[in-house]
Amino acid sequence: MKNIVILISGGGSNMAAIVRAAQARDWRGRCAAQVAAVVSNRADAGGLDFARQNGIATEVVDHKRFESREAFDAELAAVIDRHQPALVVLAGFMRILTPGFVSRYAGRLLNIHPSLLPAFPGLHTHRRALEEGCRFAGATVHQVTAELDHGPILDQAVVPVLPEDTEQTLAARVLTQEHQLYPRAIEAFLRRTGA
Ligand code: NHR
Ligand code: GAR
Repeated sequence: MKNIVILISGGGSNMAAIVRAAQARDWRGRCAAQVAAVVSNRADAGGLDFARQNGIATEVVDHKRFESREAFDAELAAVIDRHQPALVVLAGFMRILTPGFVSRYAGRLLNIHPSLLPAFPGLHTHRRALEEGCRFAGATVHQVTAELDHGPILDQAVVPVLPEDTEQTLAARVLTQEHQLYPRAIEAFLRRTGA
């Protein structure tokens, strides 16, 4: 069985969408894959409750306990590796990862970013898209490399920007699409790579 480990920092709605898709589409039977663990850098991440309620192992590695990014990433990797992942999935995970961490999981580390990359890497994507007068926004699933939000693109979803949009209404429209996009991209990646 190929284990998927999901990293979150907050609400975890993308993680929940992946867990539900794995159940509904029988990833165990059809991709020999399962969500083995959910790891958060915040103990109060709402997504941890959903994971526990669904019988998925949860772990917390609080970045504030570590003196450096390297030390945090070393502990994060040790915790992840207990679950022997074939794939590590960032889903609203908010800590930039060191080159050492990224190379450890090279080729099996994915992220969803709430913009149409290569536009708007980094934070506050929806605010920036509105400021620039974009007519379309969206989300991108990409492989994670050492350079932030620049890894190879796997799939994207597009939404219109409406005249009355605020950061919140645009974020909500994009997030709804993310919930369709991310499970689909992961399933395709599992099939394509045999990860
Ligand atoms: N790490 C690497 N090396 N490469 C990527 O492509 C990564 C990554 C870690 C996270 C997600 C990313 C996003 O989708 C991601 C991609 C956090 C920040 C950030 O600035 C930026 C981009 C992303 C995630 N984080 C601050 C930091 O100092 C903390 C911000 C906070 O805690 O709110 O790490 O957007
Ligand atoms: C999602 O929109 C995701 O793309 C974005 O945060 C939200 C997390 O929602 N990720 C980032 O901004 C990464 N820097 P969720 O916790 O409900 O999945």
